[in-house]
Amino acid sequence: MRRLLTALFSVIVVGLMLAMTTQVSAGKSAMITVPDRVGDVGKYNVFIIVGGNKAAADVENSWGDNAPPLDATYVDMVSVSFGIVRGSYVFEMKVAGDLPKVGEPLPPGIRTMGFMLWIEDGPWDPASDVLPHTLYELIFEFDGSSYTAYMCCYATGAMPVLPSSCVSMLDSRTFQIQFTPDDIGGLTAFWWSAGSYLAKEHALAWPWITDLFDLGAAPGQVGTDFHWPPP
Ligand SMILES: [Ca+2]
Repeated sequence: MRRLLTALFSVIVVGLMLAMTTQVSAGKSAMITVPDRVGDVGKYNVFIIVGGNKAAADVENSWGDNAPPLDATYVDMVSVSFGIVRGSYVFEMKVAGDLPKVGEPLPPGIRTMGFMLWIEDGPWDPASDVLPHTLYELIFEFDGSSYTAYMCCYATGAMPVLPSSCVSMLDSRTFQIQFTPDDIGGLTAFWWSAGSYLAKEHALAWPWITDLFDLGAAPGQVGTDFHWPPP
């Protein structure tokens, strides 16, 4: 049995190593990809165990009867890639369902949906009361009529919209956003994590976090976060 478990563990480790690929080209380009389980929208919201309060069973009580349905598969993260390519940071996400098109209705009670990239000064352990400081938050939001990418600076409260040229829809379930080090105050080393949300208003007001990184998803992960550059 021990030998079988060891072999199985080896397969898992190799699988994780393959899943989290690091590609370094001749320049300073490097990307890492973090896999995320499918079918976990709203089911494993680690926000509910902040401070070790694992007794909390409801994903978000304040939503009450207006809780959005859990079949919005376009907020189910499948994989997230992050890195730097030719001097620009790249944030890419693949989701389980087709991203809503302009004019397509969102779930009842929902005004916006979207995705977030957190840039922080430390990793976050959901079972700890200690929270890192979010330095910047990239929000990619759909309000039914358009997709918009914002870069929120927590120090100043500024929320500049990134040029539309920074956003690429690679296919119906994959988007990519590029931004420069200048967009995040010249930061070259930080911790990062990603998630998705449905919101009554927008990402910074009444968001319902629908998916976050699986804990232990890939090598190098500390809590929910990864360090950039990778160790
Ligand atoms: Ca997922």
